[in-house]
Amino acid sequence: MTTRRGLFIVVEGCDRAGKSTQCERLVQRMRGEQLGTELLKFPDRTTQTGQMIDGYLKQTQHLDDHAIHLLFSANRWEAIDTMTSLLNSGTNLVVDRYAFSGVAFSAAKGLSLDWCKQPDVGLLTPDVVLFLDLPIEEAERRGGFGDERYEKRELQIIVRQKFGQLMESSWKVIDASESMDKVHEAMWDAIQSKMQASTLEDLRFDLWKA
Ligand code: NYM
Ligand code: MG
Repeated sequence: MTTRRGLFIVVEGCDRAGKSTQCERLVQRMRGEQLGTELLKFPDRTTQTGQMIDGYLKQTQHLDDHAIHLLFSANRWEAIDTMTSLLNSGTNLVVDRYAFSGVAFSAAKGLSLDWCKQPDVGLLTPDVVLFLDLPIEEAERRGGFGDERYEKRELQIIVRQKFGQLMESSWKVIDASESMDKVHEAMWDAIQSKMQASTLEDLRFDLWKA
């Protein structure tokens, strides 16, 4: 008997939607069910590209919009071997942001959606995308945005619209204005059918190949 490959779950949304907290909770629950699971996050600020991205986000470094876009994409590509081997060895991955954030944030600054997609074409396609949706007013009620670049009301409104343009019918949209428990249960429910499937198709490296 061969081990079933891991499930590749992506969690997306605007800033303040509660992604990081919910990702951790999801991972704990999966581990509690004896499902080997790892949490990854993009940008991964620990690598060399990640350190440049971190400087850009903290506004200590200026970069051209195209250049930073490509760095975010490179930051994903450099993780692809690790992700592939984890999944193939049966480990589930919960990934906090992915290429959808990459496109939504850069396109919100005015770059074309189509141009923004290109560097991530051929990246590993997730099995499930959970979109934590939060109205901007609710994000502000929750203490507002932080000090990093992009954490501004005007930009976040456009980012949310860009996510709307990227959204596919397979995405599970979760109302992130609900309580933490309800959001967690909704995420848990949304992954059940894939988690219980006895077989999964082979990994697909066909993101946006259409
Ligand atoms: N972000 C994240 C991008 O602009 N492009 C990307 O490809 C990714 C993965 O980085 N405001 C933005 C979205 C966030 C910021 O993410 C940092 P986080 O999850 O807050 O560390
Ligand atoms: Mg943030």
